[in-house]
Amino acid sequence: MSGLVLTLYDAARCPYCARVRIVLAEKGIGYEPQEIDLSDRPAWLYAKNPSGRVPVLEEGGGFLLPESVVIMEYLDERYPEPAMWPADPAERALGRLWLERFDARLGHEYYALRRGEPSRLDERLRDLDEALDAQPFLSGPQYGLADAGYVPWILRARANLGVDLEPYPALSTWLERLMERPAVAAELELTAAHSR
Ligand SMILES: N[C@@H](CCC(=O)N[C@@H](CS)C(=O)NCC(=O)O)C(=O)O
Repeated sequence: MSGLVLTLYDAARCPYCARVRIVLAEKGIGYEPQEIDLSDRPAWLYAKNPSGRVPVLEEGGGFLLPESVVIMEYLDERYPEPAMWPADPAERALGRLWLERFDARLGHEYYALRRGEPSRLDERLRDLDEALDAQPFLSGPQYGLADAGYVPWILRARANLGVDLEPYPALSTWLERLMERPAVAAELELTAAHSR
């Protein structure tokens, strides 16, 4: 295990940061969060990540990593216990596909609704519900990075956009299962505190 100090340039209300916070918590990795005001981002953030976006992970010694999916996978390799990808290569590949296709499978319609534009979020939630009716977690029988990669938006859809999950029973049960995990339950509290 790396003994280097980790800093996470973070924003409590950011779902991409939430992905990373969940993985850090699941693995019990100590880190120093540095909250970024997204409405008044410091100029130095651009030196850490030219896009100025969070999350950014910094490891003592100057190693900088932006992009939530890249950070999640890095942490899973750097801190292998508990593993957050399935051991089976096919399940792992399908889990990666969930993350790769996140925008098409959830993100685009979530953000359309958030902007007050026409949105087919209901269709995306129905698709998720169908997938989770067939298996307990997105990448198969075990909880993992794919679930951590989607749950921040499901929490925010419910808390901030008023989306009712009752019509999606498998998705609701998945959320209940995830909520039993302290790493995810902590995000529920944070989402509630930052709901707008
Ligand atoms: N692809 C990036 C997206 C990160 C992202 O969009 N973060 C938002 C906050 S939730 C941000 O920093 N927005 C500032 C901006 O867009 O300028 C990732 O997965 O980390």
